[in-house]
Amino acid sequence: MDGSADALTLERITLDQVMLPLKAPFETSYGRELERRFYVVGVHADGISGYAETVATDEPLYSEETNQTVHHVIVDLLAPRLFAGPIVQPEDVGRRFRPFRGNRMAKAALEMAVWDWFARRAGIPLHQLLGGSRTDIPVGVSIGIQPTTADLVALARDFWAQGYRRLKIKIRPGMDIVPLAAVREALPDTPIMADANSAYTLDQLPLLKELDQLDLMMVEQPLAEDDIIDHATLQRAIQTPVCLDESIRTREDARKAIEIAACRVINIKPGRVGGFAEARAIHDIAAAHGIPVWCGGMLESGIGRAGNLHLTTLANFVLPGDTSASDRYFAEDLIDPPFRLTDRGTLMVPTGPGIGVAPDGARLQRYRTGHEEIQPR
Ligand code: OSB
Ligand code: MG
Repeated sequence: MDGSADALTLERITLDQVMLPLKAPFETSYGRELERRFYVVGVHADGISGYAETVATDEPLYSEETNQTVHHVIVDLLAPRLFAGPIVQPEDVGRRFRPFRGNRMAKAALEMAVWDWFARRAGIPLHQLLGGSRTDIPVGVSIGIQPTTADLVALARDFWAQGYRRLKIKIRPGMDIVPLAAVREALPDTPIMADANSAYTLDQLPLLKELDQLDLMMVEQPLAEDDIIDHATLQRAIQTPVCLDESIRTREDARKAIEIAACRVINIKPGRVGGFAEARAIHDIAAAHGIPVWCGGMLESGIGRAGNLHLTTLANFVLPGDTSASDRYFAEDLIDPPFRLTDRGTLMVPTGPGIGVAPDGARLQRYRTGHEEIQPR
């Protein structure tokens, strides 16, 4: 089939810089976030606009990327490549960006906006283009490090009462076994897991072995963000399944981690891995090896949340992820209506064309801190 007549010949890219205040500070082992700063990326052609959002932060604490590097890479390097010729299918975007190393968050935002454009142009929900079929996604919630164990237990009880299907608790050295044990005691039958964001080393193996007493679903990214070897050593030494987040940046990372048994679960974030095509490839490799996956998050607004939900419709997303409702982080989302938790502890996958949501004009105005248009040169 010659798809060139149906190809996307990009006319314009927009970058809306946004600052959304968080309802409460979100603390991880690497820092504390009070607000979310990101770009809403729009790709425009033939009267159709596709949208996605960036997931970098101002400082390179989760990965090397920052809002400034993402801006530079999109404007100076990736946009010219996208304008360079017609895009026949969304998978072309990753191939076109491949000569550039890393910078996956920058690549992902453009790639995901292109997927949205193609699905909207076809008049079908994005998940159909991705090949997923679920419509109702069971979700969990990620709980940041709290000032006291009592605060954590109160919050955990509250989220569990709201109907979330599993609780993820952020840990760091000194705030690990005791708070986790308190939540386990308060909620004996609740699926609980921990996320360390690379805060430990194998020197702390005795402590990490204590996690096995807490009946956790898994421990996420306990060791270095660029490691799989030590994670394999750790997985051999503990019963609790190890889940990798930061360490899995590509399908090749996933293949190697699975090959050496560095993890038994993978957290997939499209923003971390360069977009939906790579996320789907990681999903497929994990599925082929019997490794369950779930969809993580980066405190996204409704734009990113919608994309994550569409991705989660793929069959091997068998564990509840971090795509909580809009009101978990924001008093007001960029989309209207926001995502709400159903009484089944799920979020509904939007049914409209593309990601099925778009930035609300008035809300974008309210939270916008900058606007840029990029045109072909
Ligand atoms: O490690 O999964 C993580 C948030 C920001 C950066 C990294 C992580 C997280 C979360 C929350 O755990 C995910 C979410 O609710 O969007
Ligand atoms: Mg994580």
